[in-house]
Amino acid sequence: MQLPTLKIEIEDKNISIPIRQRFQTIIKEKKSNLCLSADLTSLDEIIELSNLIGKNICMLKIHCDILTDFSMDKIQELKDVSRRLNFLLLEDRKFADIGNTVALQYTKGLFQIAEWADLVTVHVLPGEGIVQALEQAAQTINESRGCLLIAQMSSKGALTNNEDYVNGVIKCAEKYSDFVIGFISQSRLTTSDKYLHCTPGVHLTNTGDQLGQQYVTPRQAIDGRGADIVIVGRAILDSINRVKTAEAYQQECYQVYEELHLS
Ligand code: BMP
Repeated sequence: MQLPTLKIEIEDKNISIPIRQRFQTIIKEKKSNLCLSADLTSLDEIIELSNLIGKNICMLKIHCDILTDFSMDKIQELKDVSRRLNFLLLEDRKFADIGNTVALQYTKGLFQIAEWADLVTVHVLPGEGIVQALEQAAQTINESRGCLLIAQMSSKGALTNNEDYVNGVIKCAEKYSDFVIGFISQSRLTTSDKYLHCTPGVHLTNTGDQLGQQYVTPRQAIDGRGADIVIVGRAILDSINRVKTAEAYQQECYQVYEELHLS
């Protein structure tokens, strides 16, 4: 007699929760609105670091195209760490092409970004078709996915920082509000708390670098510029003790956030 085949479904408890809700829960549960920008060229090093700092962050941002040792096995390992230590993975791909091309860049090639990145960053420069294409492509994945629209940049002379452009970005977010969960921004763009405002260009001691990056402090980013999430890279990566520095940024960022939003 032939036995019926048993269909075993391995449930990831996170799969069914919409990404927006998951993000908000992580921030509150972990008391962290800190995103580490892990701009390192070794995925092994990122995995090692995220094992140490994962408890302090709500999100880890990477640039997969700077990695010299990328493989799907390793990125799966990073994804496992992110699930275990409860933070989101953001691929800062800054998509900026026509819909058909970005759908391929998102799902195919060496990186297969849609397979592992909870969130991606997107320029709206080519028009809203870019977001439509990514949202459609994300529907082929068995987990909740989302994106952050780049509304304003931290770098000196950024052409994104004019009112018409930003208004276009906000309109696009409203049209695709299931998939767009927030912005990369330098100011508060909407009163709706549906959108998480994520602000890079943050450093407690430096005011900029030699290549146009401009920094503000966590307090200026959150209080002055309306950030929900603070994105910090070299301030942590270049410090003598990355773990201690990440803890200090987590505390400072969440304290200011709590004063403003939760008191
Ligand atoms: P750092 O804190 O080391 O300056 O790094 C900032 C990170 O945020 C970089 O990965 C950069 O690509 C990203 N970023 C930024 O600095 N400004 C922006 O406007 C948008 C970004 O994604």
